[in-house]
Amino acid sequence: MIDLRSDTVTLPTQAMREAIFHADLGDDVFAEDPTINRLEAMAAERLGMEAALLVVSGTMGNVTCALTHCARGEEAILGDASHIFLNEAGGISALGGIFPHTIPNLPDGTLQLDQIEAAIRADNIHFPRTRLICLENTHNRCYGAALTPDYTAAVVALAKRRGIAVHLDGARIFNAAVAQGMDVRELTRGVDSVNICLSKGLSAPVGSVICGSGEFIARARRVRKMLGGGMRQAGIIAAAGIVALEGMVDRLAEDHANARRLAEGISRIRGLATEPDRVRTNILYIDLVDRRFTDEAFIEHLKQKGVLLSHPGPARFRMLTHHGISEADIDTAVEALGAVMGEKIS
Ligand code: TLP
Repeated sequence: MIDLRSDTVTLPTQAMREAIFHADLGDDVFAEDPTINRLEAMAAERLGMEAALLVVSGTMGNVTCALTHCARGEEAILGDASHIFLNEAGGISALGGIFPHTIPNLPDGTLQLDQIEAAIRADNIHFPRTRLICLENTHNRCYGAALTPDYTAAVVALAKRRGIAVHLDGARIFNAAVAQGMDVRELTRGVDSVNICLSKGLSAPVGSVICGSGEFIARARRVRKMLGGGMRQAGIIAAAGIVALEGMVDRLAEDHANARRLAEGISRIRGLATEPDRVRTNILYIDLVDRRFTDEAFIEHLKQKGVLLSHPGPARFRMLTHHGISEADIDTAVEALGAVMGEKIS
């Protein structure tokens, strides 16, 4: 199967399996797992933050940060296409009583600065207090768009001026850094917290790391415990995470080139629409313009030909490239799509 549903399907590499086997372990609730301590120090250094904390998943990372920033009844400003708003089971509200205030994401993944400004509440007993602005880089729903350092700095400046924190959902922040040819610190400078995922393009089996100031991470550690995320000998997870950070970042460029090749191939198939020029990282969307098939039939036909994709909305599908997908797989997938749409691809 050529599995393009997500980069979460990546399997641990041989080096990760060996690192897991040999990992030094301890009880992390006592902060005594040497492998976790090493991963957390490495992640903090890499992202230019003071401290870091290993969590189970990207979802746990985002909710842990939100609950650390905001008290019940306080408000977070976030994009209407953000993963936190769309895909995290309403956790910030359900678990933290945080009031989500959405504003539109532009196609490039940004939130307009004047709309952020307008969304911030005045000090008035009728209103919730605005505590947090959430950004997402790269932006999952916006074709994997990468936010720039200038844009991030502008949001940070606005937030500082208004006394509000900035959280960055950086599940794929290394994709953003590699795509723009820059150190990842350029993209995290000034934010109050960042959440990175080890288990997406970086191919580790489990885990995310949140980073912030020492004081923030100390408070987040209590929230993680409350959420049931105190993981004991989780150095077996951290060991793979260390390999991910050390060895799997630069190769993301291959995934980006493959995503572009995939989009270009698909753009030649009648009945499907995609936007190759928007593809900068490893995510693309296709629209089924020719309505000969139902969405389910389209997915099933492709599956018969050995290709899997995900289905985020009516007549809309998502494909991600990753470590398990070669350039030859891309060409096979394009052929399969062409065959399903009844065309020969030259
Ligand atoms: N995204 C998954 C699905 O939930 C949609 C995927 O296949 O892309 N932030 C962003 C930007 C994400 O894309 C995801 C996962 C998360 C957070 C949550 O990470 P996990 O799945 O580890 O909880």
